[in-house]
Amino acid sequence: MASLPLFSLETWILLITFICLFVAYGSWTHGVHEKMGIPGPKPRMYLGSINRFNKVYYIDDKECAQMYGRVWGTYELRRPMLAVMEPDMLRSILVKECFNYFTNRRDLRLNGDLYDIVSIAEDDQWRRIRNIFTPNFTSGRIKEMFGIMKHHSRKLIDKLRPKVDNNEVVEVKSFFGPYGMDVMASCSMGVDMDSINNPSHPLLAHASNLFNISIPLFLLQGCFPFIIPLLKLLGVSLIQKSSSAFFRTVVEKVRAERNESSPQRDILQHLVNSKTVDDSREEKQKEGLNEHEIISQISILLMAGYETTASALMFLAYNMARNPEIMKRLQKEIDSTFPNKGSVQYEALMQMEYLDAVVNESLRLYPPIARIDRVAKETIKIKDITILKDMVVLVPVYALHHDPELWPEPEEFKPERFSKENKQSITPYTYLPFGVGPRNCLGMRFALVILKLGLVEVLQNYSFSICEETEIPLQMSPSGLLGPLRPIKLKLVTRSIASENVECN
Ligand SMILES: *[C@@H]1O[C@H](CO)[C@@H](O)[C@H](O)[C@H]1NC(C)=O
Ligand SMILES: *[C@@H]1O[C@H](CO)[C@@H](O)[C@H](O)[C@H]1NC(C)=O
Ligand SMILES: *[C@@H]1O[C@H](CO)[C@@H](O)[C@H](O)[C@H]1NC(C)=O
Ligand SMILES: *[C@@H]1O[C@H](CO)[C@@H](O)[C@H](O)[C@H]1NC(C)=O
Ligand SMILES: CC(=O)N[C@H]1CO[C@H](CO)[C@@H](O)[C@@H]1O
Repeated sequence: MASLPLFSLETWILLITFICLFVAYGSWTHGVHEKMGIPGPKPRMYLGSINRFNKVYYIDDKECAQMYGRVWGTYELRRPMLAVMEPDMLRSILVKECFNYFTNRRDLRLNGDLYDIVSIAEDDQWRRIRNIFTPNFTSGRIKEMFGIMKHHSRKLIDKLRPKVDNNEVVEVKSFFGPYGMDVMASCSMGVDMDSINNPSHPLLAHASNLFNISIPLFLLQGCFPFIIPLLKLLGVSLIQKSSSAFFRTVVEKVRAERNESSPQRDILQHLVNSKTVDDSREEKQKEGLNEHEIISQISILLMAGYETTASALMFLAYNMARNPEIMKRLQKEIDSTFPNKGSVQYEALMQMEYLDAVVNESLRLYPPIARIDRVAKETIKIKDITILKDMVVLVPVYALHHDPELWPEPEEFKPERFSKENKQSITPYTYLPFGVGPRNCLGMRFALVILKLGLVEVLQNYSFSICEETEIPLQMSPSGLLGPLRPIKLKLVTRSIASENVECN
């Protein structure tokens, strides 16, 4: 005790009180699930149950599902979240009660200039933006854009050809990523960015940053949510500001050259046309989008679209390389649909059954968006489970797609799961690569066409193959979207003349 009077008694009391408060605050919220009788990993002070079993968050979800079943409670730092992968509950949350209880996603509130993007907007604002956006992603519109898409898939093939001829190892993302970006830039604002011929295009680097949020900032806002308003005031944003600003500038530049009567038929022009008279304050918000909202939507379409399509294409290529029998069967379907390497047509492409199954199975194994979420507006009871107001409901899509009871041999790549005969036995609401219900992914059809076109054109003339540099099995990245820790590397080989002859005879 002799050393105690290092500080005065008052200082000691203060210090101990502070420590007690610090400890109590860090576990304050951590009894919520226990009180409700919901199982789940035991939270740690401040950290909650983040990465309890695996540092890759979606694999952690999978392990939780194995231990606790299809509903469990988790804590992201101090924030309680209810993980749900029970199909009936998912139907209620994502579809039936979407408008009344689960309209909104979780908003971390530090969104910088992207505060009004469709994926973050809430309630009426969300409904207004979504309604204007939707018609442009319907199949009629996409068909109109198919010619533009083919222009870019052609460039993708041209870019790959020398790599094939020189038998070089290909980092697949650096080809498929720019292809997707160029398609989206053309279709959304009529500009050919040509990033495929310019791999260091700032557009690509900035788009990658969307899901690269600052970890210290994430911890700070999660552990001490009371400082969020202060952070907001200081203009702090989880999404890197330089990147969102870069996209705004790009879109604004294109926008500046347009007016309401421009003859363009792209998505930007559609949003511009929807605009109600500028700044007639009460009227403005009723139906159309304001200037800031327009720029935000196009920016997010490019940013979010880039990483997701790049990820999907990259894993498709990887799955093809690792399953040559399946790839051959797909090439057979391609050759009989477009004989003699004929030009790819939209309707025929959309009707290819095996292609559809292959794409779906790849998105099952590797869904780019490995988790989705909704927030309860009011307390509601679903299937005997009470979900409290403001509770974040987490849908662990990756874990759902790897549930061995729903998907036997879940780690195997088996497109037959989606064949005509087997499709019926898939439990509804267990396959959610694009989410489901009124708040599902807006760009679903658009993305599927980009994926299918790119894959088919490559496979018309080339085959993917694994090489020494290919990592098997893949180590997954712990942060951002679902993706590999290191780039996927494959080789492409020209399809042999011999096998062509066999098929022609
Ligand atoms: C994420 O952003 C940081 C800071 O700008 C950067 O240093 C890092 O390389 C980025 N990571 C990825 C995967 O892009
Ligand atoms: C709108 O754009 C068209 C064509 O670009 C141009 O002819 C017209 O003068 C412009 N109108 C206004 C009001 O700027
Ligand atoms: C593949 O997935 C898409 C979208 O997720 C769906 O519309 C389609 O019906 C699925 N195809 C099969 C064969 O299950
Ligand atoms: C495939 O090869 C044929 C001839 O071998 C060529 O005419 C065609 O343009 C190629 N297609 C693509 C997509 O590269
Ligand atoms: C580019 C494009 O397809 N724009 C269309 C978006 O949707 C509206 C409403 O259906 C059409 O009028 C636009 O032409």
